[in-house]
Amino acid sequence: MRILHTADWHLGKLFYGTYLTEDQSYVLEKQFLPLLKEEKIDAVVLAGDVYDRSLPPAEAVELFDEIATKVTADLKLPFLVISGNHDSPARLSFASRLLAPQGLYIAGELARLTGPVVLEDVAGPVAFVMLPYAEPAEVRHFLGDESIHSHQTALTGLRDWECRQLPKEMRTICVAHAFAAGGIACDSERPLSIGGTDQVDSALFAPFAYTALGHLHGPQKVTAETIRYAGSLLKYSFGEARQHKGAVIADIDAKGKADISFCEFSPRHDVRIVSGTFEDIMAAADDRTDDFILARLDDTQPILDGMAKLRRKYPNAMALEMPHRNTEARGQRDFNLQQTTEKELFTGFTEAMRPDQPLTEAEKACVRNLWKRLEKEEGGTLL
Ligand SMILES: [Mn+2]
Repeated sequence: MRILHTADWHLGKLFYGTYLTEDQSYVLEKQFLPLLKEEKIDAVVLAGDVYDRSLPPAEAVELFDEIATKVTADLKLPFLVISGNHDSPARLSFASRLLAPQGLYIAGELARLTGPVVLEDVAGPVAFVMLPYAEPAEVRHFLGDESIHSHQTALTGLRDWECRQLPKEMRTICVAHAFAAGGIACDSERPLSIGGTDQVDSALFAPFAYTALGHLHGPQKVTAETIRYAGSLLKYSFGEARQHKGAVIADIDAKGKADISFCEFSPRHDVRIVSGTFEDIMAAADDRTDDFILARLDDTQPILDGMAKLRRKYPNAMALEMPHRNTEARGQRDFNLQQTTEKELFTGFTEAMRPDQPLTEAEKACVRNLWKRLEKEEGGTLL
């Protein structure tokens, strides 16, 4: 059986104030869907964080509706989805009992878990054990087991409950949304718990032929070739600029041995960090100026209107950092706003912005005229 493992779509994600829905749609429509056909995939697994938040924007819900319909109704592939820590289990589970016979298997709310989904290939049955993200307290309540207080005991309890009726010899695939110890985090995942440990021992996935994980956004294996994070659909922070996003293909043979490969996606806009002096960055040749850009400047002096200038070259520039900025100059801007006149404030501002270059006589004249006009328009007083 040939399984495509993807995770952490975060549909409806806001990136520096910009909705990424069109970029997510591009990768899903132009690359993910064609890949299912080209690679002759038998089943598709989405390991949680379908949406970026529990109440996703309408466009994100429409996109998931579109993709889920194309996978199950058009391509006739079983699509197995669990909720992650960003999803609302109840909302994601809407109509799940009606959808399962159509090939869309959603595991969200614990109370609605129905045991493993069993699919068939020529060698016989393969069971998909779906473990949606849940707080330890929810699992404690669901299983009625007072000893459950950690993610480790919760996930182990849920796994054993889901597997309780599985014949020993059946090939099994686990789908979970968790932080497996040994995995490497980046800066776009939301921690699963504050205080205490949010990690689980990857040994709890040892019984499975393959484990499709969601949560960590960098594609990676954890302790074994067959325990993997597919990574997020797109780069969701500049900390991920060097990662390669995509999907995992796991071929499960008749004996339950998994053969793994990775297919990379090419996004419509890449997420990149450009560095150097402002002048160098603006002058450098670049044929992907539509990418999402963070400019990390070597300059020590402030660049007046830097973001607006940067956007003339990179219309999707998101941020500008100056790690070497002269901090002495910054201290001088510590004005006492209560006891400073507007004119003194303006002079102080220009000195802070251009410490080596005082106002020229022409500039001073221009400013004097502006003050005069302002005072006239404001009736002689400036507030
Ligand atoms: Mn995530």
